[in-house]
Amino acid sequence: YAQKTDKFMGEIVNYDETTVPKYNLPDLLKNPKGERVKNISTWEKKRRPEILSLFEENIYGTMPSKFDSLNFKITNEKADAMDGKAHLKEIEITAWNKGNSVSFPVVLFIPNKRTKPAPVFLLINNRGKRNTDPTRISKSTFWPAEMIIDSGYAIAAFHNADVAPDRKETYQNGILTQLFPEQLQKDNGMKAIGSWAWAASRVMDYFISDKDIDAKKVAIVGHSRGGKTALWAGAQDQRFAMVFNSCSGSTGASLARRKYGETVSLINKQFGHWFNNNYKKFSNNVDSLPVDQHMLIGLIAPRPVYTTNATQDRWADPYGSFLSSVNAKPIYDLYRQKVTLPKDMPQINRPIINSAIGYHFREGAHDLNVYDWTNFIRFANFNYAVKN
Ligand code: GTR
Repeated sequence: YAQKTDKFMGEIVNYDETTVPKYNLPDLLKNPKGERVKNISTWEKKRRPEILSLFEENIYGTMPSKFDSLNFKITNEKADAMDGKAHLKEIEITAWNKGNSVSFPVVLFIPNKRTKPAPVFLLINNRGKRNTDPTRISKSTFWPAEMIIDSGYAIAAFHNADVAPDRKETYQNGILTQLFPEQLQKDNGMKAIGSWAWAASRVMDYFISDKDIDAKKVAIVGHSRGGKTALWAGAQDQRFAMVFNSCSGSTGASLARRKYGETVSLINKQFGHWFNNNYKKFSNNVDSLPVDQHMLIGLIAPRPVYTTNATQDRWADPYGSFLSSVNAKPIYDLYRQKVTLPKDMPQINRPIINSAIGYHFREGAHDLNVYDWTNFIRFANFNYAVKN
């Protein structure tokens, strides 16, 4: 386990903290002219949009802001699902653009025991539809729906591959070819992760139309590649009230410049279809990236964001994710949001909950499980209560 290097796809993978290179992180609060952002207004009007477009241009691709129309159809409904505890709605979302359309299904359970519209957790499901079985014949710790319902939240999910297949040969065969073919022509055009994030925003559009849901309390959740997507969706679409990313690793919460575990070069080689073409230019040149991943967390401010890592998942660089969180703090300070992250890496299984930036380093494997969800609920309870 203490092995300090590994080899993968012809590259040495570093797992040695002592050989992490020295690096300088781009400053969240300084514009390219070196001027310091001193207030929320300059952040929101100037610096934030500037950073957002740097992420679009160099990593995730441009996000199309327009399309012709959207339609929601309830394809199945059961008011007494889960032995009467929840109301099940299966929704088919259809988006149209220039005469073409794409449809994708969403599963939603809403607690019946409530006095007002329910806050909701929306999972970007990247691990197969069995995890989000609406019949509940098949249950999964990846999406423990009963547990979420018992805690008073609604829970929803869509499957990423329904809007863009997760394969380098076929990722185009979804919203890209159908709705936004121009994205495929450009070096800064979005690919799979951009497409999945776009779909998350369409589910957000749906929530706004459902009176049983409190659209001001929609948390977006994702694991690994889904976690990268959750962060990007939350950065892009400020209607998401909270962001939860589980083991999101490279090009998620982890700092690129540390070159620990999965690097920009390796992720581009293995998963080039997730990011735009421009990102490939940084494979062997991460220090010239105009951003690093702490800035992605900064874009979510002042909204609460929670990151997890697992002890057996060095590939995702746990310490690098923790450092991203710590380095995003200046923006939360600007908004006077309380961040109680310690200076050093938290101990295993000691979640930081009472904070606008939360974090835990859990025992175990690269996964999203009941321990993670338990702490997501605690974090949401704390932060929604703080706001009220
Ligand atoms: C890995 C990939 C990671 C992560 C993971 C997953 O193979 O290298 O970046 O996204 O897949 O999604 O489970």
